[in-house]
Amino acid sequence: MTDFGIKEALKTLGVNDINEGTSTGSKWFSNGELIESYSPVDGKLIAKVKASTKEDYENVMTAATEAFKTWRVMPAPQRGEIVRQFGEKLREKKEALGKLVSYEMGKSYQEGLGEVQEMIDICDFAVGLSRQLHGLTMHSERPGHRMYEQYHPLGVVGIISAFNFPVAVWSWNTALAWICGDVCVWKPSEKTPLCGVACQNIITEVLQENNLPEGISCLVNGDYVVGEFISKDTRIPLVSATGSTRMGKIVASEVAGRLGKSLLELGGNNAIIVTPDADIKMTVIGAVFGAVGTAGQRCTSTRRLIIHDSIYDKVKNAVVDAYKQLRIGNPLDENNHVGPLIDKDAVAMYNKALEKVVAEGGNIIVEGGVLEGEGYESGCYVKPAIAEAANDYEIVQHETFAPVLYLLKYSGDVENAINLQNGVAQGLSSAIMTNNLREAERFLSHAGSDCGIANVNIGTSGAEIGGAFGGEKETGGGRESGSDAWKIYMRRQTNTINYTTELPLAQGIKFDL
Ligand code: UN1
Repeated sequence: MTDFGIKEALKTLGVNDINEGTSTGSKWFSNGELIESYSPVDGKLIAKVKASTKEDYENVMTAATEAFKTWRVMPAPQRGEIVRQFGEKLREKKEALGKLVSYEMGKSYQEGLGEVQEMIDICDFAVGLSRQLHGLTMHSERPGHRMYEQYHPLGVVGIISAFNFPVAVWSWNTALAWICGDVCVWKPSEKTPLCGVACQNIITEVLQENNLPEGISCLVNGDYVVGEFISKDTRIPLVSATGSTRMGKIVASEVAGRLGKSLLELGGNNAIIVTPDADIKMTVIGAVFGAVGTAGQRCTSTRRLIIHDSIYDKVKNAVVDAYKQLRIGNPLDENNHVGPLIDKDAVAMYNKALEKVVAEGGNIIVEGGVLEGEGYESGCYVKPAIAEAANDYEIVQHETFAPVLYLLKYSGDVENAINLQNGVAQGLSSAIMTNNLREAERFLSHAGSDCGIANVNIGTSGAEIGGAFGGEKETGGGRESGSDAWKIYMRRQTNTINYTTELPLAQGIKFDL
């Protein structure tokens, strides 16, 4: 049986049977327990990674803090040049890294490549940005005074990322943080530690080739205990965390408790509104990719379809028909659309969601189930399912990280659909399918979607890096990637300069000595 070039990819990426999981740039060392990384694709052990102990973490922090002193004074465009070189290396290793992402995480190879493409894109974006870290100039109210603002590097940025985008989310943070003059300490998900090792190998090559200090990019590995080292560390002014709302609440309160900044990218419960003026063909592609892409494990995955009653049956039948075409299997085989879930715990949650929706009165119209037999030995392959449900079901209110799509019906005005769409605790991504300008604009208006992302005639997933990425409410409020998301990685300083021989006070206050 072909291994789809996995062995070769691991070699290219410098991933061994047993890897150190702690690194300060060029130096690898770890003294913790072994984390075993099993592939959800075939259930096989890929390799082991040593976790980081508290002592390892302290060594990392020493290296990071030291590296920051050099990095922060390097001109931003020169830091951009380093990120440019990193982007070049990613281009060279795109296939290998895309394969590892697919094999360790389970998303399709195409999506693995797409993820690496997001890394390349954010590098390009960051390179341009490295000459555009602009502040404003203000007119002083005092004569002979000048006032302006500068953005300075923050320091060590902690990054805690999730299994579902095991490489891209790191790069959204690091590419920006690096050009901003920060150094990074990354804890990847313990479910995808090899992706972390591979990325760290790539950036280490760049740092070494440029004689740059260790510690600009650091890696630590482990579970929530290592995450806590980061969130509780007063030497880390910003913690960027991606994952569940439950995890985000813990990180947020730990970081807030020491008045640090956090950038949170948490759960979504994303809906597509389908109005009577929707293009049905586009709706089906957007909805099906949104619901089953990455096996429903994107935070932007489509969880709810809110369909107008006048076209409900038509849309339902078209989506159900499309589900019949789906091929589930090894994600490295490009004939398949849907790969496995990350692990058996995820399968259990998927099963529970299907049980729950039935118990709450839902009607399953595309049966789910766990696949068995040849090719499905890992036990992580499930059938994408669809249930007719109501928005107020507890399970519909909840983000299940699996390919379960809920169909909801609305009648009358688009406002009713918007109310349903907004009627959940999360606020990440949303979409409307319509050719009606009035409906589209109402959806985008102040009284429209309450999400961080609102799309017209595009599904909920697959955001480009150029826009700010993130969401409101329980999604956590953070923004990563494009637009002016870079500002969170810097500290703003307001400077007022007096070039006279007088010292007038602001607000006209008199203070004569
Ligand atoms: C995530 O699921 O954590 O919009 C990020 C998308 C991707 C990013 C998703 N560009 O689907």
